[in-house]
Amino acid sequence: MRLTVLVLAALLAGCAPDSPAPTVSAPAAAPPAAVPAAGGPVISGAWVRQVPPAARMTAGYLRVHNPGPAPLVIVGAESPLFANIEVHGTVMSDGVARMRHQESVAVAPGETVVFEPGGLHLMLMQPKNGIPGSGAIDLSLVLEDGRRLEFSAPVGQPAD
Ligand SMILES: [Cu+2]
Repeated sequence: MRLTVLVLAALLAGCAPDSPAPTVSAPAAAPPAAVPAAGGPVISGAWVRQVPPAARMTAGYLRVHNPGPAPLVIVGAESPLFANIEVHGTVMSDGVARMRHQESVAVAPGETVVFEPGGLHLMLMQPKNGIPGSGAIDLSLVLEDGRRLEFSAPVGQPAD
């Protein structure tokens, strides 16, 4: 029994992840199997505008960077807290800024698209249980290829 325990301990020690691998006799490294795609989309600077408790909707802002070789096409957004979210653009019409639903927003390779006050934004509508006045809201962008980019957007006011 004692011998078995000792052998087992030796085997386990040999399997320690930090044990140095022999460099001379090691087989050639196999191609990495499931490495996440390098250069995936990067979301930064996300936030959701703080609104009074009675408000029925608010807006979300963020930057989306596409370091990949193919265009990134955003076709919508989702949140567990809102029944309906649309991508809106802002257009000037007769001197008045009006929001317009955007079917899609493309981020070209190497480009960054900015959702910001006075421009593109996520229109967060039909809150299921009111709009949080603080904390953060879980959101995801829905891409044309069916992928979802999840992110969390703190509730607050513009920095400036
Ligand atoms: Cu809007």
